[in-house]
Amino acid sequence: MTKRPRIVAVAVAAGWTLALPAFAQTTWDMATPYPDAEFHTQNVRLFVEDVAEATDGELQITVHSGQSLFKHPEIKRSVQNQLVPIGEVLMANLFNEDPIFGADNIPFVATDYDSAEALWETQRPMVEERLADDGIILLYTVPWPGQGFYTNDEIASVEDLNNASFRTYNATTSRMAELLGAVPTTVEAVEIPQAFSTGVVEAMVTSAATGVRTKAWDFTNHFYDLYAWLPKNMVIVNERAFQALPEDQQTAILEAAAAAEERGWQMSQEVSASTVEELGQNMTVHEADDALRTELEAIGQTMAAEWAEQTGEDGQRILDSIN
Ligand code: PCA
Repeated sequence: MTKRPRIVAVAVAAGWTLALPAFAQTTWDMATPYPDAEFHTQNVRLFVEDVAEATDGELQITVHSGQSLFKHPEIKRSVQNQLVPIGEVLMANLFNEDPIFGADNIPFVATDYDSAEALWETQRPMVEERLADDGIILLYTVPWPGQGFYTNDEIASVEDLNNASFRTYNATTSRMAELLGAVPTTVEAVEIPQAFSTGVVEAMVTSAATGVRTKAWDFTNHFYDLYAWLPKNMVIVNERAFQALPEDQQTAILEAAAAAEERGWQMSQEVSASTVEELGQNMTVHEADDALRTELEAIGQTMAAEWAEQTGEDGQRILDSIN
């Protein structure tokens, strides 16, 4: 008789234990290349907050920003090999795997948000297909603001960059530097200030956003607001890791990703305007004059022709989508 209530108590406790797995928490790590101060990273943090909220905290994603988990060149492969389930990379950095990834990195092909969007619409299924071959799902993509040059001295023509040690961030930007007659050195965004302070580079290509984040006025004097191209970051997930999640969590990720893509394109445009203004308060901002622009556009045409040759019909379809 005295034992009865005890058995009931045990049964209740067992019931609780059995119910636990339904509330179990999954924690994912996420590898990103850029520091917290960049709007891309801020957008990533909003994305993971949305996922946590939509899953009632059952799926928590811990963001490791600024290459703190994996170096930028290792992030895609780490996602592919499931060393980390989710990550962010600059899409064009995968150019060496397939030049289609580099469509948004060719100078003077897509130079505003509308043409960047048109380019992306055509490029997207091609990128998704190539990532799928590697067991990766594309979640969302957000462009950087337009790319320009930072220099110490004023430049009147491409000749003024002859032999300059020029900071680039991937194969395509290095090819451009070569065509400029400069000497390319690839430096990750997190290492820019150090590369200048140690004299490794004396000029660079990047956006106004990254210029402000690195306080480019501490080590250069002139910004050429060329808006030459808008390279995109992409957030990718390992397909098996994704499929292993309960369906409602998969839906939560996809919905948060769609929201992050829309928010990110807007953030990019806002940051573009505000950072050019901030640069203007701290250094000289130039629109390239016609002579310089003509020279640079010729380099863009050379690169577009090289790229079209490498990418064949797919590449031509992307180029045609902008004109
Ligand atoms: N910032 C990143 C990529 C493009 C940009 O605007 C960088 O400079 O590395």
